Amino acid sequence: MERSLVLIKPDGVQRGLVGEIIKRLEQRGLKLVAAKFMWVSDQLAQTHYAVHFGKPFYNGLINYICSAPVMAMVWEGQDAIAAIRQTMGATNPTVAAPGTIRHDFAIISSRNLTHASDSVENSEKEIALWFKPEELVTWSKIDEEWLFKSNN
Ligand code: 3AN
Repeated sequence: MERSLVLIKPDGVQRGLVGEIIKRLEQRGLKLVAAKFMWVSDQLAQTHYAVHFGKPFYNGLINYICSAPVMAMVWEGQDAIAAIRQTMGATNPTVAAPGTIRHDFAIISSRNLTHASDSVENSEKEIALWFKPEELVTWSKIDEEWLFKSNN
């Protein structure tokens, strides 16, 4: 099973979309394994977005992620990284497919509501950055067999 860091960024929290975004991940069949509602420190923001350092939108991105609380979560499932990014939609909401969160609730890239890990390697780094190991909850969900069990 893969895991992904998911952030509901300040615009998602301020616009009252926490429940809607969690609902979409739950109904996709993903399992919540960690969650915390928190302010993001400047240091955490800079480490998380280090790959974007020097880009024209970098300073604005750091200010934005620190401007109000975020909902930080870890979600788990088979092919969770691809599935979650599909549910989020493309970075630019006007390119995101209809039915995705970014299409349905956003218009511009700098207010695109969510973050989701883009690879297994990055998910491991991001989860370690945002969560202590003891904050990750190991549990079984009753529908896992119906979601993921192979017929073979
Ligand atoms: P994604 O979140 O879809 O993986 P990244 O990692 O390329 O996209 O970008 C990280 C974040 O940086 C985006 N979620 C968005 O908030 C911001 N961002 C990316 N591209 C732009 C852009 N062209 N203009 C403004 N903000 C951007």
